[in-house]
Amino acid sequence: LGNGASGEERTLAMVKPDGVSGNYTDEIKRIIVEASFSIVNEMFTQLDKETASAFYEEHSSRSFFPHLVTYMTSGPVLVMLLEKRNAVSDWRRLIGPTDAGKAKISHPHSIRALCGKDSERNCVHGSDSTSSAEREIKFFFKNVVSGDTASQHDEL
Ligand code: RTP
Ligand code: MG
Repeated sequence: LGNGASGEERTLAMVKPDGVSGNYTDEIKRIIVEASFSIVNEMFTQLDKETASAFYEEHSSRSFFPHLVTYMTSGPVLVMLLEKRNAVSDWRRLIGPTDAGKAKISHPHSIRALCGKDSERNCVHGSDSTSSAEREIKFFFKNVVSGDTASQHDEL
């Protein structure tokens, strides 16, 4: 799942609820295509508490976790499976640092500088490693290899 044919790599990207409600989806997709990523699959979905908690399980003991779950369930998200060479690190570089307030200063051309607000509302997600990417792609999509795609969670 992590690697497609011809040495390309896959990663999971998401436009978070603030990005969708702020109408940044089209601009973010334009940036993605301009940066030579292929959008292999995409899905609009509304995360419920259980799904958002499971997705961010690694942060479950952090003090910000309940707030993060509330944020991620506050509206629909756009989940995308992206593919290109070095997709994981290239997508992380494109979105910029976690704290969107800092991103506006240190990485003004990043996506989080464009549409994020602060250390929580940072408008986009990106897998942080190839192993995370593999887990997260399986979390949202199945049968991605054949192109016969289906979502594991209910679509809107
Ligand atoms: P993401 O997983 O969403 O791509 O973000 P990230 O790797 O840059 O940051 P991570 O440490 O994985 O944190 C996940 C998300 O939790 C929220 N957060 N809030 N209030 C806070 O201090 C705080 N810290 C993190 C953010 O929405 C962050 O993207
Ligand atoms: Mg993360």
